[in-house]
Amino acid sequence: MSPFLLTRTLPEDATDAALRADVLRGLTGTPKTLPPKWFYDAHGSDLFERITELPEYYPTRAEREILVGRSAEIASVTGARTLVELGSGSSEKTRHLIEALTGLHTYVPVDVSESALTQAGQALIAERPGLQVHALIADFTAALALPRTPGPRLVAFLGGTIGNLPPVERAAFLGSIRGLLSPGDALLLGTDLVKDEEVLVRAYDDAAGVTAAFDKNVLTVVNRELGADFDPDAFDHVALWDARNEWIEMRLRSRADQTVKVPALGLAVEFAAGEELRTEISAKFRRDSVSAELDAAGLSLSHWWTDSEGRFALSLSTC
Ligand code: AVJ
Repeated sequence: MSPFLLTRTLPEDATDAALRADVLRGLTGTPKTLPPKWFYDAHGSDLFERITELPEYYPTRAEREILVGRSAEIASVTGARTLVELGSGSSEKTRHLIEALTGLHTYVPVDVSESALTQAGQALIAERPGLQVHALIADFTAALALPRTPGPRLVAFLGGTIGNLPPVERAAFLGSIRGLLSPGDALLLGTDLVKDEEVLVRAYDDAAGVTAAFDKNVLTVVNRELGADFDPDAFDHVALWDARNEWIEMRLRSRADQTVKVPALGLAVEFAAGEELRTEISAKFRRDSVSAELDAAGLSLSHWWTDSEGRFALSLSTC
């Protein structure tokens, strides 16, 4: 068998249909919203890579520190022979884990970006002769059919991306991950932690303006894909801490009264001056909230690791 297999579980036109449905719902609702998954076209993915290198954006470095320090322990506790990574992107941080998992038979990266999957997959099989890579082009929030591979299986969902899902969707998502696991399998989950408000807000509103550009990129995506006429300069980037929900919100605030046309949807969308369009929530967690949410999904927390400054956590849970 070829060491690199690529399976598309997402029809070629599914992305377009999903974008239309999300934009229609989000721009006709009150308040207006757009889901964060549409940030990540090629330019948005580049901007996100730059965000991960910003002095203010600590989560990526904190999570890498944990992976560097704990991968050997994760490997010995799980004994994983199959590693499934949801939202794998460039698989950069996962390399530490893959290197430590000496008994690994198959790596299953799951992502919507075919180019990221192919690049990362090819690089890995070159580095690790004998490793099977079976990449899945899929939206990880949808039902996943995993290839038949040897257990134990470790499902990793890193980066704190689970925080982009609102609580009800998060519960459903954890339930679907639970459904992928058999006895002896485990979930490795990355969660950003509640901390000082100023630190959190600065991580989402950096001095160089990279996050502002990332936020506005969603407008460019809607312009290109649906023929809309958003002027990104007619909006200001806003990051705020919602203390009740314990999440960061990113918004785009209209600088003036304006009408935006979205021809592909036959829409004319009115924005009042000061009106805000919500583009992302990024929930922050505590050990107790992670443990309770895992429990509710039929999972049980077995290990909890944080970086040296207690900013970010990796947890391991089993069913
Ligand atoms: C990739 C979803 C984890 O929520 O921190 C970074 C995305 N948004 N800066 C996050 C993001 C603004 C990031 N995740």
